[in-house]
Amino acid sequence: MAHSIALIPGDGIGQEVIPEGVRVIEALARRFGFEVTFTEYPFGSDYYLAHGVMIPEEGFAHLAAHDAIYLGAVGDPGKVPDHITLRGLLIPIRQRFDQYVNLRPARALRGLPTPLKGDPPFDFEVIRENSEGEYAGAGGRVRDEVAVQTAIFTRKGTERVMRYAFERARSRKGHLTVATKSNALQHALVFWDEVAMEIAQAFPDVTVTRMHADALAAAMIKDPTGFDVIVATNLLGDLLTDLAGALQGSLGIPASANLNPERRFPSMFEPVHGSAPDIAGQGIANPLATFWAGALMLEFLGETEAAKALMAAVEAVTAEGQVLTPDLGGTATTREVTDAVLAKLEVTA
Ligand code: GGG
Repeated sequence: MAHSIALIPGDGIGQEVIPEGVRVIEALARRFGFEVTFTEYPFGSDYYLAHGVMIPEEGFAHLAAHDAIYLGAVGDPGKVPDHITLRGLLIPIRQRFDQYVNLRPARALRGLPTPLKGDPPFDFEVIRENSEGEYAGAGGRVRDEVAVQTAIFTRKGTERVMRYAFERARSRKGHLTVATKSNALQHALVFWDEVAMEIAQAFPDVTVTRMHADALAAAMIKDPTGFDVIVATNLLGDLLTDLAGALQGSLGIPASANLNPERRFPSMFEPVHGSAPDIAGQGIANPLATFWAGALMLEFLGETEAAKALMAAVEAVTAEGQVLTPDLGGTATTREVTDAVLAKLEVTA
């Protein structure tokens, strides 16, 4: 198979981790016998400063011609306010390409200490609604004194993400936790809960628990092994997955797949972390989240064996604990971690 990948390294450490992801995927292509081509796009904060937009209108047509998008990070608050970068690039790509599922795995990788007593071996996934909810963009400012931001929940948008989450739970351990806050948000999240229970009728083999997101966050810290699949609204899912990332030992670990399950548009794969301006340019960013995102991309593109090999190599490196970046307590550089992963893949790049 031949795969055409659009690269958007973006800002800050995105510029450092995406080239390492490319090295690893090119090595996997050689080993597993598939073809891959990469086309890099300059969209990000510097592009905004030069052109006044994060991505030009024709940029979407360019991206649409690829099989997938591999994105690093967006945000350079010293140059451009964060709401312009996120609203100008990441969210429009998710919405225009109908990437309504944001799949974020949370798993304790072998050898990595977690902040939790006994380092429990958790393994769950968060399915975050990725196209509407609190990120819908509805609202406005009236003079300087009133600001309104309205969350939008449509039946179509809620049903389809619930269905995906139930199917995902069915393919795993068969348990779905519906993150909610319907005690306080009596319109939108009561609707969210109702749709969840309607869709549940079609999945009698999946057990369902509804949990308010505050209690869910506490439960995730007390015993994350109790979760299988969690489905959450756009904003709640973003918050819960940063928490899950911290439980994994560092935000340098978790990855994120923005999926258009029907494959009418390219899906986008990215590390959960942002641009980390505090360490950008030092060559010490953790590339493991980008590799994990690469594994999710390869799996989505049908390169299942390559995806498995990549995650096995990542875990072989974390299990040894010798070559880790400073966020995980090590002294290795980004490039040294890549070299260690490539060595585990027994390939040279
Ligand atoms: N890796 C992409 C990135 O820069 N994410 C930063 C961020 O703020 N993400 C918010 C979101 O995923 O909604």
